[in-house]
Amino acid sequence: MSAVLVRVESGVQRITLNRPERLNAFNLEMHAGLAAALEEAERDASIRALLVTGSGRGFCAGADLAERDMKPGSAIDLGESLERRYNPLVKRMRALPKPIVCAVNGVAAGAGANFALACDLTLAARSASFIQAFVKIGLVPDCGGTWFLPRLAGLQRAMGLAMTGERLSAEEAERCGVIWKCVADGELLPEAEKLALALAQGPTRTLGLIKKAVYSSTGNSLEAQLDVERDLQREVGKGEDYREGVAAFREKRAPKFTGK
Ligand code: LHQ
Repeated sequence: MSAVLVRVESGVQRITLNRPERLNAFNLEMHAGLAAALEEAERDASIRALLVTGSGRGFCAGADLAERDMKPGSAIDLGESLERRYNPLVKRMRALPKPIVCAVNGVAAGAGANFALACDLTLAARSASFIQAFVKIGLVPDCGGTWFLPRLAGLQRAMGLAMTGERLSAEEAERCGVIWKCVADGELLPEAEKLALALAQGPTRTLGLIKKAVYSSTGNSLEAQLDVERDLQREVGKGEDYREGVAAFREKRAPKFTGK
């Protein structure tokens, strides 16, 4: 079985992490599968939203610790692994001008937790949880964790989660703004699918620019961000979806966005 399952339906590319016996821990094959899926999403205009989830009882337990060579004297360069695989993955997800919904179906630990936070809208099942497990094996959070957590949850909570490796429940993650929504276990996939489908039928170009605007705000002053909004609004204001949106409003009907 492939480490990553990919299927496209109704404009939604569904990516399922598929190493359930290892709680979907990342290995080389999984990285290759994710890179291929993102490449397809970048290239294929018929894909207008992505949905990421995990198979089995876990979402993703981070880097595969079983496959690592820990023999004394072995030259391990974890930085290289980040440079070659994890960092490009996160950068690519953030740069993709299409929404990425994440359905966290179970435990998300280490790089698995931060991979979930690298998505644009993260939903989690009530029984799911997030663990910055790195410290327990003597590592610092990676995969964007030290950037996402302070911004989502504040410095103190980010520090506490990173330094203790304490488990954050899905309910608490929703309460403190780390994720979009916590839903009943049985509702996770239906809710995530509904959201991804609605986004896939949305004004795709605009959604891509909303993503760009919101993420660029984190490094901008209000003045600079107002300029970003002016420029992006100028661009979408010339688009077909804006015309369709206004026409649909006036005609009291649902808009039919083409994504252009
Ligand atoms: C696993 C794993 C796993 C392999 C569970 N690997 N098998 C690091 C270095 C380099 C560059 C890039 O970045 C990173 C980033 C990182 O992600 S470092 C952090 C790596 N992840 C962890 O430290 C988490 C390790 N896992 C756990 O702490 C637990 O498994 C959690 C809390 C996730 C789940 O606990 P349980 O629900 O009690 O499940 P379990 O521990 O029994 O795991 C089930 C199976 O999955 C088990 O295999 P087995 O054959 O005994 O049934 C585990 O060995 C395997 N597994 N995580 N990361």
